[in-house]
Amino acid sequence: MHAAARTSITIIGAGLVGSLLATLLSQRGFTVEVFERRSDPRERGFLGGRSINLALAERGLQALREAGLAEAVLQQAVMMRGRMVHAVDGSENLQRYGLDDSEVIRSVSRGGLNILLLDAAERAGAHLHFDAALTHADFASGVITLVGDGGGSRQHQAGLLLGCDGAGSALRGAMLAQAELGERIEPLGHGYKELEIPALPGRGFALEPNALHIWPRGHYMCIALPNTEGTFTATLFLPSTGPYPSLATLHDAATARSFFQDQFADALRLMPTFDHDWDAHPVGQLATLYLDRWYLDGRALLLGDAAHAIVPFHGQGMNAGFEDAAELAALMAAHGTDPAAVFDEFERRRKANADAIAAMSLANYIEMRDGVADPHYLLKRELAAALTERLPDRFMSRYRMVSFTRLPYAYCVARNDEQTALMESLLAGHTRIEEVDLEAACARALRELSPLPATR
Ligand code: FAD
Ligand code: 8RB
Repeated sequence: MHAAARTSITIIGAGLVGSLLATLLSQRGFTVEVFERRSDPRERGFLGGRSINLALAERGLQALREAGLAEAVLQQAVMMRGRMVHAVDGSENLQRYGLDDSEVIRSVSRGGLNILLLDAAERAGAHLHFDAALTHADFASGVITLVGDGGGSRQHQAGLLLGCDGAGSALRGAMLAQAELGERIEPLGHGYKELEIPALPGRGFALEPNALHIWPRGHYMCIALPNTEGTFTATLFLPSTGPYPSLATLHDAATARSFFQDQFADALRLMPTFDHDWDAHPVGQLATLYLDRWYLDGRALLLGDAAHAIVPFHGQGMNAGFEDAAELAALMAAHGTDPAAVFDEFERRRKANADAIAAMSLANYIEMRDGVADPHYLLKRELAAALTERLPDRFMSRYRMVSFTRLPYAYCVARNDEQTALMESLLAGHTRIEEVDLEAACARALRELSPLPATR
């Protein structure tokens, strides 16, 4: 019999990864049940609520293409060509992410995307159950316990358990009670606060719409991503504790306002509900989650944030989770009769890549918030641009590899290290790009760097 027909799958969590995975597996013929702690967002409606957006890049987009959903998602997205850097004096400067408009990231609404994915999962035949929080899993019998909003609990005979229940995963908790997974959580020591930039009456977007805005300030920063309705969702990232300024020292809206007046005056002018937002929105904490193992023999597997939650600074959490979902669906379609082998292969393929994007995400915080653009960094950027233009098959920035290709994240790290080492060697003793012999630099790059794999 066909693997899909007799394998029944139980997904925990109908967030971004769970709902996409439910779609992909249902489309491949598997019987899929999904249990989600929250109520159905399509009933209460996300509209009117707070808009929170995310950056979608090539990896996430490719997974959506595989589900036949890319076009529908792109219709709800705002393209972001680059980073708009806002200096303390109020001046702005756009740094493009890619070579042209084929290399852009997109801002999408989390609520809108989740609703689109839930609809797609149901269309594909998945059975969705809301108000059903996993609280217990008996891996020997396969019976799971789910608790509803009102506190009532029920049991369900689960199939293969796939944990897509996010960074605080309850399935991971149940698995940890059974097996050593090597869990390690590393707090960043920085938190965040979300703030709103509304549309200007009659004029729409208050800032350039097609950019990801950054106010870099050294040890902290603000960012803003556009929403289709003309608003921006802004986020302040700041140390959690420590001397002024930290989230601990900005203990009320008035203190926070005077800090913004000092550091982000131009942004503050665009935030008429600043005091309300500051008081109403909780502080979020940031951490990286590492596990040595993601599965329990052939019974349960973790993916997405449940397996590898990362800090947000490369905008890749969802993208990595979508890549997980596409990879797992492909493995299940090919070898679904042997789940233990599928889970093992999934972990083998994804683990080093999860570690790599975790590391690159931490590194990109430093890069984003470092406003006092260091002259050596700028010089390296200039050389990188010159080499990219002359040798596009030898030189690609880390940002472009991560955001605009599907080269494995671990490859992006290794390749970036090689390119950086070469550039450092070429720049040794120089302070201006004119001093570098580009002809000789290209000759060395051709000799020392292998051709990049084809990416389109
Ligand atoms: P989630 O989306 O968190 O979904 C988990 C689901 O499981 C939820 O629906 C939850 O209700 C449910 N659940 C939890 N516990 C249980 C339980 N016990 N039983 C049943 N269900 C349960 N990533 C990007 O790629 N680009 C970005 O720009 C970006 N921006 C972000 C902005 C913010 C403010 C945040 C917080 C994250 C951002 N991320 C971004 C990261 C991204 O949101 C996550 O990586 C992604 O949502 C992970 O998907 P997931 O399905 O694994 O987890
Ligand atoms: N989680 C992003 C980038 C890289 C931008 C660049 C960075 C907000 C929480 Cl901080 C951040 C990026 O290098 O120029 N691309 O996409 C998304 C980011 O933050 C998201 C919106 C975010 N994630 C908790 C808040």
